[in-house]
Amino acid sequence: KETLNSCVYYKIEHPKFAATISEFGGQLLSFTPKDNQNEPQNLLWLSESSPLDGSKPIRGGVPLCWPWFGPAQGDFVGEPQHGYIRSVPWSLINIVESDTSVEMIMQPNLTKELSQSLGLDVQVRYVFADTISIELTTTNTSTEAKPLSQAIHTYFALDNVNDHKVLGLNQIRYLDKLDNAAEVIQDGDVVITEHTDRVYLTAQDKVSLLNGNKNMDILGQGHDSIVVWNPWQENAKNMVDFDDQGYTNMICIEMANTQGLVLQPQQVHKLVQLIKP
Ligand code: TA6
Repeated sequence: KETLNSCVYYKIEHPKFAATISEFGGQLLSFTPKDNQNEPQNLLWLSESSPLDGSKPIRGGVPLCWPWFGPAQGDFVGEPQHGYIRSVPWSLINIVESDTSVEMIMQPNLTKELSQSLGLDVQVRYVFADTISIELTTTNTSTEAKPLSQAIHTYFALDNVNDHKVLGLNQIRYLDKLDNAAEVIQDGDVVITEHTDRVYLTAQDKVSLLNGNKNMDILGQGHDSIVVWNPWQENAKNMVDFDDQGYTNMICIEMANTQGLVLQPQQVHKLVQLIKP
């Protein structure tokens, strides 16, 4: 556990990988496989101009969006986009290390009042090995049904945005958030060449990301949609925490619940993203 300019990190140095998790947001910031052949490279993208001091959500790694995805609505209107938990400190509940993996369980330090009013509890479980497993588990602790939207908002690193493809979404319907959520059918592989913000309406368990000639399988469970986002040049420039050329080295591929999930009293829902480089 280290503190660097007022930000607390967990740094994991394992024979097979290195990982950095910020206490703020309970957010995975870097995961670097050590396969000694190639130059160690962070599989995740992290903006160089993002504040890490807790003043605002960290731009990059894997922000956790909960208990809503996107702009706050209904009772929550006026609250931050993508919910509370990426903007609060988290506590480490448990860590288990072995010669093949490290498992961490963390939970956000929400106030009692907020937890009570939400009627929902949440924990994240990371399992790091030669893969990255991220599990966001929500429990409805109340006596009423509770709506929930959420996303594991992963920023994948690209060597060059001009040489990537997302495979596995051909013929899948998506909502184009840049065109009033118009419904569109994906034609072929997904290749980002401009500002892209799409919610693919699928619970399929796998897509693949081709980063140059490197294939990465991205598996999911408990999701009802897969979000694909790249702000492209103009939008990246307009976000002070997004370094200007950052858009050429990232793509967000997110397992999400965006289609009206409702948890019954005492129900537990697990949203999983498993990254297999
Ligand atoms: O994941 C796509 C998205 O919902 C986009 O609409 C964009 O807002 C992005 O998230 C980043 O949101 P943020 O609040 O982190 O700037």
